[in-house]
Amino acid sequence: MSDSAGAGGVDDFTARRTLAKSISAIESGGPEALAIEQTALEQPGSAHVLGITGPPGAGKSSLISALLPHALAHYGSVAVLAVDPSSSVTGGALLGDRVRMDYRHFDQKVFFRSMASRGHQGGIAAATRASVNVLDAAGWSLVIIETLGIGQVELDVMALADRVAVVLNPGWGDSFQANKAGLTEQGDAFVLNKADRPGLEQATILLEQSLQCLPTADPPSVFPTVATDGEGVPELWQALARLLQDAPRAQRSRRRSAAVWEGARNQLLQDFDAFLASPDPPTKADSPSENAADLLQRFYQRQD
Ligand SMILES: Nc1nc2c(ncn2[C@@H]2O[C@H](COP(=O)(O)OP(=O)(O)OP(=O)(O)O)[C@@H](O)[C@H]2O)c(=O)[nH]1
Ligand SMILES: [Mg+2]
Repeated sequence: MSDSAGAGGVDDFTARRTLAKSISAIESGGPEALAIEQTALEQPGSAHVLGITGPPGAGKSSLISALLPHALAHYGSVAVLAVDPSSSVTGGALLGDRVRMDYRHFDQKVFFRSMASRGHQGGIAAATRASVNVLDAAGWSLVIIETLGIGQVELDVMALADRVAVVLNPGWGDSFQANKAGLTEQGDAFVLNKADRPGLEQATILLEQSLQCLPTADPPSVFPTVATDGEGVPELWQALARLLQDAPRAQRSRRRSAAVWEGARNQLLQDFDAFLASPDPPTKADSPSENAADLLQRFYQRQD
């Protein structure tokens, strides 16, 4: 394991504080956020990123808790980011209620952080990406992202992961609903958690049927679990560890490239805003589309 900033080094407390501050700055957005991420990108990193998604209350946090000892034994250090796009409205209050996990007994090799979007220009998905890049650079070997599987923003968050596990329950796991929420396309593994509840068999059949409709030769597997007592969790972890091991490495460079593109895009927008705010931005009154084309042409001319 790396003895650098993050996981379990001598300066662990300071490193953690720095990490927490960096992530807060990332959430707040602006040039500082980008600068932090750019610095992180200069460090080598090799973290795996696991996404855990699914409807509210499916047992995502409980499952992460149950997976942690396995993940720690395998990776040595695990960072958990609980991402809740709705918390941008509530300032994180809702998420606070939702996090029912106690990580303290796992000592210093676990880092937990809930993420809210407090003005990051690219939104919470970009803030999450930046945080993943920072955790990766700080030497955390596995980053788990928990988010609700309900909307486009959440899909964007899950697109950051190397592999995604979708958590459903007997009863909810109706294939139509899972398809509707776009969940069946996202998952590399499917978990039917709360397997102690009635309807497991029916839910497994429906889910497997709907996964067989996916345009892939090798549909993802379904794992029954009871997160609260650990049943099925070792089997799930084995499958996840294998999936992560075989994950295409392209995803990591994609996470890094996205940060570079964002930097360039922000610079371009800043320059354009400055151009628009200049004392007399040249405009043509004819038609809106000509007006826009004319503006752009003059903007690019001025940049040369
Ligand atoms: N019976 C049963 N209850 C479970 C199981 N897993 C989790 N729960 C309970 O389900 C409730 C929700 O669990 P969480 O782990 O908070 O679920 P979550 O998906 O993280 O919830 P949100 O983050 O709010 O969407 C809690 O009361 C858990 O104790 C399970 O396997 N069986
Ligand atoms: Mg949760």
